[in-house]
Parts: sequence; C-alpha cells; structure tokens
Amino acid sequence: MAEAGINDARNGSAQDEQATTDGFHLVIDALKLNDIDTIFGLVGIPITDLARLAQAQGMRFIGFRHEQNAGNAAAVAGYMTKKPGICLTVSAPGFLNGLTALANATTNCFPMILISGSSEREIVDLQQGDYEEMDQLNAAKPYAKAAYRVLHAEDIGIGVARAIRAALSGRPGGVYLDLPAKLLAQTIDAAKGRESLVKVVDAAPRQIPAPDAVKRALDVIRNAKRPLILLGKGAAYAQADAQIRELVEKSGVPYLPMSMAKGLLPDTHAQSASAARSYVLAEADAVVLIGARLNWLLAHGKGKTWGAPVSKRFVQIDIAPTEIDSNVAIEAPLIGDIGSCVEALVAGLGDEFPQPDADWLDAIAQRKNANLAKMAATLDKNPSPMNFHSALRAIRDVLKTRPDINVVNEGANTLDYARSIIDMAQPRKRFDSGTWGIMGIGMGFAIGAAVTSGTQVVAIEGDSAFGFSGMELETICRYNLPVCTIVFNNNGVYRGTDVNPTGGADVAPTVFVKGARYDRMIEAFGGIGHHVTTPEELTQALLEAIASGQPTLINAVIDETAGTESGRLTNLNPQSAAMKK
Ligand code: ADP
Ligand code: TZD
Repeated sequence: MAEAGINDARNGSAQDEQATTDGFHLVIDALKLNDIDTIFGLVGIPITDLARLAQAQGMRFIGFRHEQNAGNAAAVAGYMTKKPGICLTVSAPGFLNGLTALANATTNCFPMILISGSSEREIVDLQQGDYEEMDQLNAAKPYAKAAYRVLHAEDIGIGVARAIRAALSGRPGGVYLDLPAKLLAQTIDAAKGRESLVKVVDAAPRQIPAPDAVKRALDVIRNAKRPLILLGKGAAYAQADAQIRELVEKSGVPYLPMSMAKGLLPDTHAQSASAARSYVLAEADAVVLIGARLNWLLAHGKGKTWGAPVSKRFVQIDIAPTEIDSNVAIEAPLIGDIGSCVEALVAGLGDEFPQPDADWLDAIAQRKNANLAKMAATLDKNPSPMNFHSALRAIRDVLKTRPDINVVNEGANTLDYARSIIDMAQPRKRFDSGTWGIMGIGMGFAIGAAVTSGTQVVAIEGDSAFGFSGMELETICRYNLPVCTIVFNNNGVYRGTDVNPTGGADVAPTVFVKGARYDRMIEAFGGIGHHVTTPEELTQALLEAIASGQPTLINAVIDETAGTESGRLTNLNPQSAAMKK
C-alpha cells in the first residue's frame, strides 16, 4: 500500500521533474513551506516512508523509543518557538501513546500537531478488522484543541494549514491530523499538488484589547494599595519579555512567577516576591494575572491562600475569553495577546505610574529576607546521606554560572524543592510537570529542548519520574545530545522507606529496588554515568557533564527517608493522610 511512497522517497530529489506527486511528498512539502524543519516521531506502517522522505528532503527526524516522549518533545518545541512542534506516529497504539502528550500539550496551552497514519476509513467505519484499526479522529477530539482528517491528496495543503492555524491562534493547543495510509500513496498531478499547498499567513494574529477594557484594568491598578502581578507560562510563551519587564519595573509592583514563568525576569530581581509567596497571595488587594489560570496551582483564586474572607480585585490578561470568571469573579478582564495588553497598560499608565504603598513593599521585603535567611541555613547544612536540599544547593551553584542552560524538572519532592531552590535568569528555560502535575515529561522535554535550542539541558528527576521515559537515554545518546540527567535516587516514589504492613514478600507500593544504579543505564548506550553520594561529587560530575556536552546521567543518592508523600500536595491526598492516623 505504501509502495508508491517508497519509490518516490528513494527518488526524492527527482520528484520535481516527474509529472505526478503523492501524499507523502505533499505532507513534507506542506510542512516545509510553513518553515517546519523537525519531526519527532516513531516509525512503522504506514508512516516509515514519510519519515524517510522528511529526512531525504532535509528535515530533521528525531526517532524515539515511545511516542509519548516524541509528543512531549514536540510540545516543548512548540512552547519554545511559537511554531507547532510535530509528532509523527503509526496507527492505533502508536497514536494512543502520542495522544497522552497531545492532551498534555492542550492542557498546558502548548502548540503541537500530532500526525498519525491510520487505517482505511471504509474498514474502520464498518469495523471489519483492519491492521491497527481504530477510529482515531474521534478518539482524539476530546483531548485536542482541534482534530482533522484528510482524505484527498489535493487537500493535504489545506489540512496542514488548518492544523497549524488551530495550534497557534488564540489559546495555543494540541491538534490532531489524521492521515489514512491510502492518502499517503495517492498520486496527483505535480503542478496541481504544488498549487494546493498553503503558506499560513499570520497564524497567531495580534489581538488588541478593547480600550474600555484597558481603562477598567487601569482603574483597578491605580486604586490598588497592595498590588501584585502574577506571571504564568502564557506570559513566557507570548515572548513579550520587554513589555512585561517595562510594566513590572515602571510600576514597582511586586510579582510572582509561576514555575515555568521563572526567568521571564531573573529570579534574583528585587521585585520578585517568590520568597514571600504565601504572604503576598493572602495580603494583596489587587492582582494582575498575566497568562496564568486560577486553577489548582493557584488554589482556584479563593480560600485561605487568597486571604478569605477578604476578596481580591482581579485584572486578568488572557487570550481566551472563556478563561475569565472560571473560578472567581474577575473585575477587569483584558482579552488579547499578552504583548498587546501589557503594552496598552504601560501606555495607559503613561508618566504617572502609581507606586505601591511603601508599607506593602516593606512588609514583603521583611518576609522575603527572613524566608531567604531560613532557606540559606537549611541549604548550608551538610547531612549525610545527602538530602534534597544539599543536592539542590550543589546544582544551584553550578547552574548560577550558566543561565543559558535549559532545566527540565519532574518528581514530587524533587519538583517542589527544585522549583524554589533553582533560580532561573532567562525566559523559557524551565520545563516541568506543568498544569497536570504529570510524571513522564522528563526525557521528552529534555530532548525537545536540546534539539530546539542546540544548547545544554539539565534534567532534575525524581527516580520514579525518570522511570516513565528512561528508555529515551538511548535516543539522547544516539543523537549525542547535550543532556545531563540527574536522578534523585531515594529508592522509591516520594521516598524509599515504606513497609508492607502484612510483612509479606512484596515491597510497599511506593518502594523500588534499593541502591539502583541508573548511571549504568546510560553506559549501555555509550553515554557517561556518574554515581555520587555527596554534594561535592555531584558538583564535580555536573561540571564535567556541562563542560563535555556529552550525554550524561548522574545517579545522585538521596536520603531515602527525606521525602514527604506527594511532595507539597499532601492536601490532595486525603485517604493517605487518613491511613496514617
Ligand atoms: P501557569 O500554569 O504558569 O499558571 P497557565 O497554563 O495556567 O499558566 O495559563 C496560561 C494562560 O495563558 C492560558 O489561560 C492561555 O490562554 C494564556 N495564553 C497563552 N498564550 C497567550 C498569549 N499569547 N496571549 C494571552 N494569553 C495567552
Ligand atoms: N503517573 C503520572 C503520569 N503522573 C503522576 N503525577 C503520577 C503517576 C503520580 N505521581 C506523582 O504525582 S509524583 C510521582 C508519582 C508517581 C513520583 C514521585 O516520586 P519521585 O520524586 O521519585 O519521582 P520524589 O522527589 O522522590 O518525591
């Protein structure tokens, strides 16, 4: 069925002189026309030749060991570049593996396109039992921002264009594009094929906020005594770094970055209120949300965290109008792209930027200094065995000297501690478990970030979190990517000390093999492994990894008693708390 594709793929460059083209070529031509140069994927029927042809035509094809990781790499590429990352998979099971990443991308507002080969419509619809038969289009719909299928070769150009625009415009998200095997092999007249291609113009148009909405927002800001700006990963994605800095610095308003907005302004910035987070959330009288949703990560904008029963005045900048009033009443919604909205606020405030009350700034500074001193004392301790804090101090000190390094981070304790201990100094350099708090993004994000940026990645991983995507170490070695993975090895999920209360032979549900040597996994593929038990050894290994740029895994042995259940999410774990009583 894919034979036309095989022949054409092998004759790739001669194609232009032929009178006909086919689905394989049209897909690649359509992507290239839209400046897409990389595909993350995993081959098999019916898309192997599509991958071959992509490579033959000068695109980069990065092959993975599992589609979920390819999809995560595509999603992070989309987040970093504002171009949709492309993930290519086979039918049914390959598609489903990729679908998790597509759903995660949609949830996090990352633009990506999952392109899957599929079996034939007429067989699928009559449920006659095709190879890897599945109604993929309908399976994708609930988890994607949009889902399209192309049935005719002459529609490939428009199908790819629709997918790109859907992924990028408005709130970005994951788009599914279904390509049945027969479509890829379809031939059409080459000239007709060329004419059918579409170059997307202005895929994410600026959306200028309405003047009355700007005025409403300015009124809230001008009348605030204890204002706070909250930056989310939408603000980082928007690449409106200069405008955001201008608003923050001219207004003198303290700000809090959500985890992936860290580095939009350097975490060491005098106005960062991160070290006084609970205080500012509870005490602010007006909050300007910039590309951050009031979801669980922000306690839904209400309750004790937010200083209830006193309510806040909210300004919310977002491109998605339906996000407004999702959890609490928003007094001043500002709908538009973040660059345009922030620009409008800065212009509206003109030369009369109101400055926050000095008392407010003093109170924040006091809390911040006290908390930073407390944290410094904790970080300075040198317990044996090494714990999360002393290991992260070592990593922090190395990363401080290299603000250009991309940081990937997942786990429970590993995520919570690293988020607050590792400062970021540049935007869009931190990639983590995100809106779902999902494990398994590690190696996919690391590969996506390394391929997209061409620069060093350090992935700080809980040992459980790492396991979800660990086989991609081979991918990292195969492409010789500058990725250093640090596994915080505490022998289990959260920690390694739980026991089976029955005394039976099975270990407790959270426990792994003790003393596992993750460093030896990367050695199997020719990478460099380190086994470290002290902060000094960790520093040394990390410095070497960064200096060499070689694929490296550092197995960092952490005190197995150090972690808390679910990290800082113990409140979401009521049954577990009850069991321990
Ligand atoms: P965080 O998890 O960091 O708090 P969220 O993912 O919850 O951030 O929120 C990101 C928000 O940013 C989403 O509501 C999304 O609609 C919005 N957004 C994304 N890109 C833009 C943009 N260019 N302009 C305006 N809003 C955007
Ligand atoms: N599966 C998926 C896909 N996402 C999840 N979040 C979980 C399971 C549940 N889970 C967490 O929320 S954190 C975590 C799991 C399994 C791992 C924590 O252990 P770790 O990190 O070793 O990665 P720490 O630092 O030891 O806590």
